[in-house]
Amino acid sequence: MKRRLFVASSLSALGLAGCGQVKTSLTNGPFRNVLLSTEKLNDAVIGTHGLAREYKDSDVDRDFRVNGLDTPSDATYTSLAHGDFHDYRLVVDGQVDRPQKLSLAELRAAGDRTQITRHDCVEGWSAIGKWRGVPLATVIAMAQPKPAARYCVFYCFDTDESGQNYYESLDLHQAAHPQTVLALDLNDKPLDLRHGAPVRMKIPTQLGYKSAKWVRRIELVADFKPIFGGTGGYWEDQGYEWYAGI
Ligand SMILES: Nc1nc2c(c(=O)[nH]1)N[C@H]1C(S)=C(S)[C@@H](COP(=O)(O)O)O[C@H]1N2
Ligand SMILES: [Mo]
Repeated sequence: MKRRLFVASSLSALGLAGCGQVKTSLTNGPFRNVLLSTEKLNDAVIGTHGLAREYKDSDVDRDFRVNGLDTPSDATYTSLAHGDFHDYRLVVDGQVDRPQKLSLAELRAAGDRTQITRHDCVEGWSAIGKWRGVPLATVIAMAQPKPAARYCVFYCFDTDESGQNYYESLDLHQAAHPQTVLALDLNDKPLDLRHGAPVRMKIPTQLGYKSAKWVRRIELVADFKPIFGGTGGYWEDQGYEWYAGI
């Protein structure tokens, strides 16, 4: 947590928000160098292949903070939410042999992993939640990636004030980590709207911004450079590290 607090205090010292709505670009200036160097150090010390710690039921924070962009307001999302996401389909496509369109029932039937893990936001707060869902590896395997596939990109329903969609990505090695899940439940209840209903990523080995909420599509790609700002994620396009290991 020392690093988290340090990052948070550098953010506030420079008058920058963390990962709420931000108007200042992080692409230039001393802040970016501080952030990049601390993340590199962390990588080297902790490594990338371990399991994130799992906690007990009694450790769960019943009030899990909400953070980031607002709950999606676009027409498609709103009408899906009104129908209790009965018509929601998770699209898995791109460099795959068998593109998928999975209902929530199909996702629930595909796999079942529960993990009580800590979410660490770059702003310096953490919360422990009980997440239940499907390992991402299971869903990717259903789509049968072609040899060219190297990354999966998560496209979300929400947009910022300029209309840019939130998105994120992982390489297929990170995607295969047993704790990388498509979460459907938080603390024994279906995800509520603000925490990313009906499906979000939960990646406890990396910082909170990697765990994309409101996922509508997963695309397998050879390279993410052609997508949006080209750095693999909404916050990455504003200067954050693509690999955000804890
Ligand atoms: N689609 C989407 N996913 C997102 C965000 C967002 O703004 N939009 N914010 C990220 C950040 S910075 C954090 S800390 C977590 C917050 O998750 P929570 O609201 O469930 O606490 O979601 C992450 N995933
Ligand atoms: Mo965050």
